[in-house]
Amino acid sequence: MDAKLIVDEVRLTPILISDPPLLNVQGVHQPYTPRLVVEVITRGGVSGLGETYGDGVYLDLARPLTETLRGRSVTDVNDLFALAEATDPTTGPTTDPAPGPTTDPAPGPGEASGVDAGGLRGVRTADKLRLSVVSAFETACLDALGKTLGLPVHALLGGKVRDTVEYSAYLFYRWATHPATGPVDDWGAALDPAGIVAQARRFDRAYGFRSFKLKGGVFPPEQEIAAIRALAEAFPGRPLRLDPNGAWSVETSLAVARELKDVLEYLEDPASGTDAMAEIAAGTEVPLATNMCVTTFEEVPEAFAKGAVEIVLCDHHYWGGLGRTRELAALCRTYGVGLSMHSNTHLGISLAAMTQVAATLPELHHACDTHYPWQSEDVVTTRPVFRAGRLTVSDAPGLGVELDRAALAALHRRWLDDDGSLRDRDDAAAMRVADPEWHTPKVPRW
Ligand code: GKR
Ligand code: MG
Repeated sequence: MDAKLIVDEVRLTPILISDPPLLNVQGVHQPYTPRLVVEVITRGGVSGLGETYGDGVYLDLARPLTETLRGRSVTDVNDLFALAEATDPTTGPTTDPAPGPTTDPAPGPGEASGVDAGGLRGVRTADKLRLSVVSAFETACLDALGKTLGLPVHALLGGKVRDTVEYSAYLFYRWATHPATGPVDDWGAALDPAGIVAQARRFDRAYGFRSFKLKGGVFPPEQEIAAIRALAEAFPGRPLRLDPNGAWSVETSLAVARELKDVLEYLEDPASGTDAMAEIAAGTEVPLATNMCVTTFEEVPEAFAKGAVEIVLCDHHYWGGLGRTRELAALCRTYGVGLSMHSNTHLGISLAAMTQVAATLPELHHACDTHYPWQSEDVVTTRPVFRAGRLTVSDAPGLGVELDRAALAALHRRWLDDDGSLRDRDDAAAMRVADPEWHTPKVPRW
């Protein structure tokens, strides 16, 4: 093995990034969201970058994995899964490598139901947490490998099939300011159809996005139907999506689908659970998409057999990296299920990884989600620029981004200075700052 490719050092930097008061079914985004930056430094002196969720549960898994990576090659990304399992302090080494359901770790803050509090990605399991950590290590290894070989990450994944990747505008109901910390941006409030249309117009002007996704599950469905109708009127013929994160019953979902069938590109996770989704799918022509009922390979057979979803939103963080995202795409292709891409709060390292893998997926026929325009801070030296709603796929070595060390240090300082209350994302707790009576609503809420 080429000595230049051997991992010499792995650095983990937890950070807190500024986030606007975006509303969802759980509550509201905290003023700061935790992320983790992973740097893999090779003996050749090359540094590879990865980014993932930064809550304590992820850090607890990342730290022991860091130790085992030293001395291995950045080419050995397939090994990361077994290494992560063997070093997982919540499950420990296992003698049975067969895939299967794993025990949930103890619920974190705001997770009485066992549902992921910050991710809104179905039930939280030890496997999902581990894969989200592996994804950042895999990306960092591929970035280091690409930089060493002078090749973009997409070349390491088999090559790009497009030169630009399309993204959609991610519309949120939101307040103008966080109740405790004040304004973070000049977007103002959006709490009704007019506010949502104004937000969409700004996304259209500033970034040229063609598709619009509205995060729903915040207001009663009639109000969210009105917002989608207002968008359809303001932007005739443009792809529109609505995602209440599983907040509705089957009946409500079918009623919403009936109301909006002429304007929706897809309805995302209208209800919670594969059976509910299958029942809705059987009763509507509107395609159903998900990043909640199909989030692991184990969930695929049942959901596909029941026809519960027409489109799966891939996310390299969930699925264990860029290679596994391509495996998911192959499965979707095999079963005639469409592919889109999910996003949560993220920075430029994740955006670069999303763009590199999206460039290699021929069957990606929907614009990808991204939270990125909501992020005013970053740890990369150059912010990517959306033109006509698209990002150009970088052909520079690796992911094509460089770390801004001063920015990283400042955001890490914020994490160090935090009293611990914001280090685990908890949208319900953030909501209680404004409404002390708030509890994550039981679903179906409507
Ligand atoms: O950030 O509020 C949010 C989103 O609701 C996010 O948590 C979800 O994971 O965007 C996501 C989704 O599509 O469900
Ligand atoms: Mg979703």
